[in-house]
Amino acid sequence: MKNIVILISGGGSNMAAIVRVAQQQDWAGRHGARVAAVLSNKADAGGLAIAREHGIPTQVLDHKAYASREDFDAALARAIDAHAPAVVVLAGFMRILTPGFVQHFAGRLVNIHPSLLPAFPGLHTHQRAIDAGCRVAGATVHLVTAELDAGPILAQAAVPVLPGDTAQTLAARVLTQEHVIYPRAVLELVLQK
Ligand code: NHR
Ligand code: GAR
Repeated sequence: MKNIVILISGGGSNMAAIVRVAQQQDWAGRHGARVAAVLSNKADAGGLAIAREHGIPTQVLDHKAYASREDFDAALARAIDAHAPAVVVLAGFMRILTPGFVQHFAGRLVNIHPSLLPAFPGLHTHQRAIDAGCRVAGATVHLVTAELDAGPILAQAAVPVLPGDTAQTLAARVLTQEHVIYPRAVLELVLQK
């Protein structure tokens, strides 16, 4: 089996989209691929309950319980390695990862970022796109490198910014497109492994 490990910090709708598409498209039967585990740095991440409903093993590693980013990332890497994953998916995972961690998973670590990179790396992307007067916004799937939100682009989707948009309404429009492109991009990467 080609194992996929997904890291979340919050609602987990992108994780849920990947799990749903994997089931609908029978990734296990057709591609020998499955979501093997969902890990969160937050015990109250809503996505954990969704994963458990699907019978997917979950684990919480609270970053606040570790003395340094290096310590947290070392523990996280060990927990991930227990599943020998072909691909590791960041899905709304909100902790910046150390160069050592990124190096360990180089080429099989993927993120979805809610902007049209290279525009608006980092946080608060939707408000920044509105403030800049952008007429289009979107999301980017990219390989993770040590430099934040700067790795090779695998997929993008664009949506319009509409008059009267708030960060919330724009985020919701972008998120629906994330759910379309992320499962597809993850499968493509898995098929290369
Ligand atoms: N790590 C590396 N090395 N490279 C990337 O490209 C990464 C990464 C870790 C996460 C996701 C990213 C996004 O898509 C991501 C890409 C968190 C922050 C952040 O500032 C920035 C970008 C992303 C994720 N996090 C704060 C921190 O101190 C914490 C913020 C919080 O807890 O709310 O880690 O946007
Ligand atoms: C998504 O919009 C994702 O692109 C973004 O957070 C949301 C998570 O939603 N990621 C980041 O901002 C990473 N810093 P989800 O938990 O419902 O998938």
